[in-house]
Amino acid sequence: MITKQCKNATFETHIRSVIRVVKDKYVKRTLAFIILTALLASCGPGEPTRTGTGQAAQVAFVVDGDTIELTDGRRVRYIGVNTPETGRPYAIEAKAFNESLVAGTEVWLETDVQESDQYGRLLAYVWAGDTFVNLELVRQGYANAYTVPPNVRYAEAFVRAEQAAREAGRGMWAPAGVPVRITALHYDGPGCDRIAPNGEWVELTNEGDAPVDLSGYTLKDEGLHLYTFGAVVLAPGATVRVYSGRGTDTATELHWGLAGEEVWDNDGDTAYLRDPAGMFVDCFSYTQGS
Ligand SMILES: [Ca+2]
Ligand SMILES: [Ca+2]
Ligand SMILES: [Ca+2]
Repeated sequence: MITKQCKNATFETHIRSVIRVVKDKYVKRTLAFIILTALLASCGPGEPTRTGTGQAAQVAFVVDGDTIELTDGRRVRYIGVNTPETGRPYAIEAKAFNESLVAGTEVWLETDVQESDQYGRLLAYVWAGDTFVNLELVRQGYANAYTVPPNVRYAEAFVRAEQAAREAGRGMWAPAGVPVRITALHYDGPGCDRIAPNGEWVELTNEGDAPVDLSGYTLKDEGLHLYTFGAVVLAPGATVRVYSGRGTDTATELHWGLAGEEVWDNDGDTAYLRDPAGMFVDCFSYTQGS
């Protein structure tokens, strides 16, 4: 009897433990699901999805990588991204890629805080079917993320996509393999940077063991500021600074030549260095306070 009781007790205990294991598995699975959901939410918004708030429009033609014209005559500038300007390396590729996504199609336009820019262009997130065109341009390396507050709804997604494209060397991020690096950037000089732009500078260093001729190399910000290097040869280990304002160039100090304007936004920006063929050499990103 004792044995039986014990057996029964053991059996009951066994059943209880089985139930507990099943419960635990269920609890664990439920917990895992909750944790995963929480983690996904804490990583910021997931991939953007097309919303019902917007308007359908017919594309008449593609102007460039980030601008289209609609059949009703309105021009649309894509929000949050910037493709190379006409005449610059990768401008033609960016336009062709944009055409492959939207030319002659009906698109879905979603606006953010500001509906139009200073040129009267409609500012929009553009969807071609389920493809988020703005994001796809960045993903494939035809555009860089270009955050202009207050229109920042998908800014994080654009920044992440640019980083991934850069790491994969896609499109305009195909590496040039030049050992010149952006080693420092001083984005906030004394006083107002627009009045005294020479308080801002960016420093390049030749980290290789052969001289690099920088003629035709370009430095660019996230926006439209572009500087093209003249005849400057950077010796191995040497550095050169490019100041935003005007001044006399020397072997170690060059000048962008701006007046009444700054290059490096104090609340965050990125410097891009490219070779004369537009191949990516290096970039330097910062955020406010970094
Ligand atoms: Ca600045
Ligand atoms: Ca300042
Ligand atoms: Ca800037």
